[in-house]
Amino acid sequence: MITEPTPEQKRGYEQQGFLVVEDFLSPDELEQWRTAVDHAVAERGDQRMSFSAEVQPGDAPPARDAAAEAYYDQVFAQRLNLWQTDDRMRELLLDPALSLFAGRLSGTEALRIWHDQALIKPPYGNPTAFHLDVPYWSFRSPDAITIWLALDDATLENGCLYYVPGSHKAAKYDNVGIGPELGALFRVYPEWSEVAAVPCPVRAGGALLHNGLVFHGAGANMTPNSRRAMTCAYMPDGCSFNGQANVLPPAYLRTLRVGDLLCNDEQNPLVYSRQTQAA
Ligand SMILES: O=C(O)CCC(=O)C(=O)O
Ligand SMILES: [Fe+2]
Repeated sequence: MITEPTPEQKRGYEQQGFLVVEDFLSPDELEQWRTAVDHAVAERGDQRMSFSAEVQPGDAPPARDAAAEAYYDQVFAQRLNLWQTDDRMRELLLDPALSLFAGRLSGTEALRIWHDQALIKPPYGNPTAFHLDVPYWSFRSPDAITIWLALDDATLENGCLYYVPGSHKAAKYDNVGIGPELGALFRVYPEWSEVAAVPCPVRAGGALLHNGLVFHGAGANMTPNSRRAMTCAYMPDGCSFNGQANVLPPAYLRTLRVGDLLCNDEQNPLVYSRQTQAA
């Protein structure tokens, strides 16, 4: 595993908001990640979150839009926080070596896991509409960072990611959902609609790193095979709750008030600290 970004990679990430790192994992590590992710995803079945929905007496039934859900299911099979439900995934995600590269690249003091997710674009799957990540989450920060590990070669044909370079510096935390309109985000940010997104194919075992505010999307999968990826999104330590539930389980959510620090080590383990990082 690569743990140390070069000065040039740091400069590129700061300016563009994303970075491609080929051969981030060794061939052995790639095999371990593939096995662990396949196993954890199979165990999870149809459940996206790490907890099953908990309905309180008097709660309104959740609003459902069956057509939108059917479309989204064909963007990717999304299984969140596998580290919370699978021992091997827990070992892989909590390994301090994994977060060293992201911590050093982001320049933050310390990082907590916000959530991991397997993102498996199915054969002939829909494209991933352009979006930002942080507006979905329960905190605001300009320094959140995600590592996206390619478990299969991600190519122009099967739905590799595209990033709009520099857009992380312009983001206003407004967002649109990941729906069928690929470019809906550019109605919110019309001044960015003529900046070409950069396609980022990467071989299996490679990694993409991106700032949580950079505009990004992915192409359709035009092949008969799945495009598997495993990602981990990191929240800088010291962020506070903004009122959005996102992936927080109901029991924890009920204890939170807007403005509270998100520092629960059970939910958001501290995995990187500039002070104590391993050599
Ligand atoms: O894998 C994809 O298609 C989208 C990935 C993404 O949006 C993310 O990792 O934040
Ligand atoms: Fe994203």
